[in-house]
Amino acid sequence: MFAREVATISGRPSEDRSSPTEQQEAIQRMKRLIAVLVAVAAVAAAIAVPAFAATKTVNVGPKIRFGTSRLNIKRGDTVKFQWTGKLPHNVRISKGPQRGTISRVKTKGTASRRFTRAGTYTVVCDVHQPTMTMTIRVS
Ligand SMILES: [Cu+2]
Repeated sequence: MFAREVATISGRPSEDRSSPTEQQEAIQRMKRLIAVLVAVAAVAAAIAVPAFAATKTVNVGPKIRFGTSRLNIKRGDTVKFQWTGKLPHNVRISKGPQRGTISRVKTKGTASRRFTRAGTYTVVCDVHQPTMTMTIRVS
């Protein structure tokens, strides 16, 4: 008798009384929820790059070279150029996705540039080219 009751209950599995319209509305709600979650994830990913971004310091000088000839960084990282010694130098990106002057000619201080685009950059000091160049790889 007990077994027959179980069979009767289990023989009518989770009868869904919702109408096809209600089911479509539920699917629409689920789709909207997924769209919101995807949007939230995209915003979080965009914010994550600067959150983990680093700053790397490169010496400018003290003689007619940069402190390193090669530097590998991640997209969103900042390179801080630090003048050392007493010679005048400028810093300019001559090749790469973001070109232009990072600093005019000066003898002391710092100049920073954030690299937001991946690629290979050639950085030069125009005063001491072609000796004073370096390569920055942004991944
Ligand atoms: Cu120089």
